[in-house]
Amino acid sequence: MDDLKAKYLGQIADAGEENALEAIRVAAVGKKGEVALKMRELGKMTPEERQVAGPALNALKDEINSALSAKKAALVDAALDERLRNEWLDVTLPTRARRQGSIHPVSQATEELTAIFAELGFSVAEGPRIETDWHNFDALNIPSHHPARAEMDTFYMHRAEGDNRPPHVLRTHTSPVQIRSMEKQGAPIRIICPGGVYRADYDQTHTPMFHQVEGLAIDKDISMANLKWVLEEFVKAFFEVDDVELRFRASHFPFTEPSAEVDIRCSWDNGQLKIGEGDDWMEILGSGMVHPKVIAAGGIDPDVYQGFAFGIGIDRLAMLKYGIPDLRAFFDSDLRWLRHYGFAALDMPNLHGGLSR
Ligand code: 2NL
Repeated sequence: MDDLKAKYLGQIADAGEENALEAIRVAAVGKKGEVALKMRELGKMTPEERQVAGPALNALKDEINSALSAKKAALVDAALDERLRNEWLDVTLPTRARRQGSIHPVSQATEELTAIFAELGFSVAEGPRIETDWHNFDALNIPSHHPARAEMDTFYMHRAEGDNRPPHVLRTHTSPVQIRSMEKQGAPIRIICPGGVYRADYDQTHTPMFHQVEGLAIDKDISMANLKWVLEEFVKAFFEVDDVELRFRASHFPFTEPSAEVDIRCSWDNGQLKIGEGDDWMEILGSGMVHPKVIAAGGIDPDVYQGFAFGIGIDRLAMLKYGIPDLRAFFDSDLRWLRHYGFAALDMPNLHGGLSR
């Protein structure tokens, strides 16, 4: 029995792979293995011999089995270590210059407008896409039963029974980022919040995820005149025209008072859009003076501070600027489309070099 033990424990220790281990198991403790054969001999023994040999054989079998499973675990660990050693990838390495990839028009437009607003003194703020309903709605003066909640086609996060965390939603606009920034930074503040937002809506002109940039400027002496100038500077720089005319139309949002929708003068001649000239008007954004309740929700004193805010759809801006006809193609990941409408990866938009070349 000592010979058997030495033989199999030695073989197990030497085994280099799982298949070899299985062969050893069959030969040693399988149904017709050596230990089983020895057990059959128990019948021929005297009761006294059997009383010694039986438990010893069982102990041998147990010992071989646990050596087998320990070795198997060690082999699995070693295999995983080997994979981890071989399958790593340095994602910080530069891409190859073969220009296989391209910058998506939404990313390009975001980079361009970020460069413009940076020049105007706005920094970029980001926040989570899964938001509390308080940051997404209540803080923006949209209480629980406000019709604007129903109109937003909100995606609600599933909550298990008994989960008493606050309800969460996929943000329907980037405004909650501005609430969080006010909470964190206080006043004065000058930020833009670009990013993806979600609404349960899908047709020719709507996708369930789209992109928005909102701007917020709060200080002690901010007026609608500042809003108008900032928006004019932005539109001129973004569409790369020397002059634009903006038209402010009275409107309503729960989070601004007064509120205005902004149109730009344009012309559509045989399907060709020209911005800054012509007899047509095109709506491009919503804006207004931040509602005092919203300033207070951000932890800022509305008796001392006031400010303006605006919201623009980035996807539509990109369609207008780059002449892309179909919104839904934005999110199809069709490589031919991406190659056609995409931008070179290393052309960083900036105002002195020209935004897009
Ligand atoms: C639209 C309307 C708008 C805002 C967004 C905002 C954010 C805060 C406070 C007040 Cl934190 N307002 N954002 C204001 C007016 C309009 O977007 O139609 N966008 C395409």
